[in-house]
Amino acid sequence: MSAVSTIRRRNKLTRMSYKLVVMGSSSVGKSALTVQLVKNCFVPDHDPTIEDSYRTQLIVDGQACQLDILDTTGNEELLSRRQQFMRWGEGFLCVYAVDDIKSFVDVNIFRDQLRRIRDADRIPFVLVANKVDLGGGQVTSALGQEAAKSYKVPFVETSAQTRQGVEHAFQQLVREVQRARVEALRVVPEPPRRSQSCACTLM
Ligand SMILES: Nc1nc2c(ncn2[C@@H]2O[C@H](COP(=O)(O)OP(=O)(O)OP(=O)(O)O)[C@@H](O)[C@H]2O)c(=O)[nH]1
Ligand SMILES: [Mg+2]
Repeated sequence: MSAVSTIRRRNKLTRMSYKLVVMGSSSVGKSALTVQLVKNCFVPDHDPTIEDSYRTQLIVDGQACQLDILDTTGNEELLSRRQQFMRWGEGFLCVYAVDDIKSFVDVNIFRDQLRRIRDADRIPFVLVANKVDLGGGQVTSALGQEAAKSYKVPFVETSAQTRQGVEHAFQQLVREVQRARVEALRVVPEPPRRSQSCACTLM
């Protein structure tokens, strides 16, 4: 493949739409984050989600990207839905709330389940610590950073209430998906090239 066609193919891949999943325990602010990104407002009430989908545009590194976002349930009893969205998504925003230590512990469960279902180690994933506007929660910033480092994923602190970090979290996830797409291109085997020294056969 020539350098130009590789660049063209790479540009096409990074311009396509992105299937992103917002997941995490109940009440961590998955819907509030999604609605803040898409509609620019904060939802103060907790209305447990079964599943909601949104389509929006986001500028990432100067490029307009179309995001198809699935806001998922935190209800532990809806396990079969979890499996479905884990198969559907390309990138995963895994959210915990800084005032809820259990939601932080649950991140491990979501990650393990995702890796099992996708049968892969490297899946586009961003760890999000939400509700930082509440200040000094149960889960310190250092704990979140440590977890993200051990997973080798980006870490973003957000507040769906003040909009702090909200766009950044989704932009980071788009970048992770773009990186994975480029990686996937690299592992596509090149077609076998005929050696010039044996272009013809002497009879
Ligand atoms: N202070 C503060 N409250 C937040 C923030 N994000 C969400 N909340 C509140 O936390 C509650 C739960 O938020 P949701 O967005 O409904 O939580 P969820 O994760 O979607 O919950 P499920 O759909 O049940 O899984 C709501 O009352 C929100 O207003 C935040 O960043 N700061
Ligand atoms: Mg919700």
